[in-house]
Amino acid sequence: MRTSQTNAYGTNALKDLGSGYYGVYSGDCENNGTIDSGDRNTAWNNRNSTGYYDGDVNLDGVVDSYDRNKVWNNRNVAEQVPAVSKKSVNKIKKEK
Ligand SMILES: [Ca+2]
Ligand SMILES: [Ca+2]
Repeated sequence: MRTSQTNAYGTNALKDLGSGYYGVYSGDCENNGTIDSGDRNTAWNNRNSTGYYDGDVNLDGVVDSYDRNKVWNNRNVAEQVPAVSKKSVNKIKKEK
């Protein structure tokens, strides 16, 4: 997105990608709201796998060092999704 970093919900919710671009942080492999060692472990345990895996952070169909590095570089970032929206997401996931 090219709008201001402050146009997203929360504080520092977007990562400055440079050249006026902003994006959401990737790396929450476990989908628990924070990017931490557990996510890096997931990316590590899925390494060298092809297909749809939680450790495939960039969704290119391969879990490799790029995914682990992305998790590491975004470590200690917490999700900025409002609680109500997160509940809705979790409900949708349970219904699948
Ligand atoms: Ca996580
Ligand atoms: Ca990948």
